[in-house]
Amino acid sequence: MFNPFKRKDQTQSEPEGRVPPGQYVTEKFPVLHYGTVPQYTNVDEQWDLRCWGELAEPARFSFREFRALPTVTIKTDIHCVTRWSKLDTVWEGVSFREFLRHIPPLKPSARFVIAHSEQGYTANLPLDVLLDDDVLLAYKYDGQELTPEHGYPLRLLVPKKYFWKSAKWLRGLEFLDHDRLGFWERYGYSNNADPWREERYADD
Ligand SMILES: Nc1nc2c(c(=O)[nH]1)N[C@H]1C(S)=C(S)[C@@H](COP(=O)(O)O)O[C@H]1N2
Ligand SMILES: [Mo]
Repeated sequence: MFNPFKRKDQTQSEPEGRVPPGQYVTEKFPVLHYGTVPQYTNVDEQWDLRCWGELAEPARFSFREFRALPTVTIKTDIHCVTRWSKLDTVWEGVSFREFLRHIPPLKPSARFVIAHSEQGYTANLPLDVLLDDDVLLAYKYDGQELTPEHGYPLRLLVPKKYFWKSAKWLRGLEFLDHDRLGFWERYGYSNNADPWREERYADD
């Protein structure tokens, strides 16, 4: 099918099968978000990560506590709905699945998760999507601490979904027994957000 967004010169530099439909590869690392960049001068005092909802009891991690959890490093591709993709990005953090071992047990009713960020930004995901090996609570990019504009001190990373689901400046994880739309999802973006099926908008 003719795709007006795919330019010929970009097609040639794209490794086959790595770039979802309607996306182009960039070497840059664009910064994209709604609102302003939160500035932390002392994360030990100004930041924590809270979990609540469908789990045995709520949990809270200070920065120090979170950084004591076991980490992994992964290399993956990321895809923004504004059509840039970046290949072979390297992230370090705590895998979501590992994180679940360090919080009180989820209730069997827990099926959906809302990532809560600074300034009210939210992103919703089914729990089973977050259980993939490549889903991280990430705090390093390319071997370095996340920069403020890319989500310091912690962001979600869900490479298999459009990048708006990868909430920066993460502060909370809410476990739910039903789905509830996040920030962009409420504005008409796709709830499923699979770049390979080009699910950009709710009616795609
Ligand atoms: N808290 C928060 N996280 C966010 C956003 C946002 O507006 N606020 N934007 C999302 C979107 S649309 C994209 S493409 C990525 C961009 O991440 P980057 O700036 O590190 O490239 O962050 C996502 N996470
Ligand atoms: Mo995005």
